[in-house]
Amino acid sequence: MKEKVIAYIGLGSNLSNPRVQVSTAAKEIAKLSVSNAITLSSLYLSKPMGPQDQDDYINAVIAVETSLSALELLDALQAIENAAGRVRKENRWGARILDCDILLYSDDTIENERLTVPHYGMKLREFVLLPLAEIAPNLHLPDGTSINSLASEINGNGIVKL
Ligand code: A4P
Ligand code: MG
Repeated sequence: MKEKVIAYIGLGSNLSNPRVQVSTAAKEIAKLSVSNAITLSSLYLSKPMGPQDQDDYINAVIAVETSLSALELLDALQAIENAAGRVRKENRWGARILDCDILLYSDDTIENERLTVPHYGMKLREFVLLPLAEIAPNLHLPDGTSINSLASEINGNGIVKL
């Protein structure tokens, strides 16, 4: 039997009906779960981080219990992004149909060519911390930092819980 772990995944979209993109991705991610179930946060409407000449984002966070390795999970998430029609462009932080980032994978710290976990930006992003604290208020990062305290201290930057 493979080990089961809990992974937290951040979803973001600001193109091609973002709410539908995020909901569809959630259904696909449930298929990666050992129980076919996920915990999905509320959807959040957030101001774009990065270039401002793009639409607001819909963001959410999902918890999934999976027996995939972290790299297998990344492959599966990239397949879901590609199936949604994601086109990878050069412009950093530009508009996208669907972004699925692995925020946390069990209590692991991972640093390799393809994967940095915890996600490098998560401590600074209200659109990650607020939905994550909603579904996992008692969670801590591998370095011991409390998600709840990060979420309560971050500038909300106009984010709206839908
Ligand atoms: N990669 C490394 N670590 C990870 C990880 N933990 N999870 C690698 C997922 N992927 C990881 O990703 C590029 C490469 O990162 C992957 O091939 C993988 O091997 P990508 O999805 O192709 O590129 P990206 O997402 O455009 O890059 P980046 O810099 O990660 O984008 P960000 O930082 O995710 O920012 N504003 C709002 N309000 N809400 C948003 O969701 N998102 C972005 C994207 C910009 N502004 C936003 C939002
Ligand atoms: Mg990404």
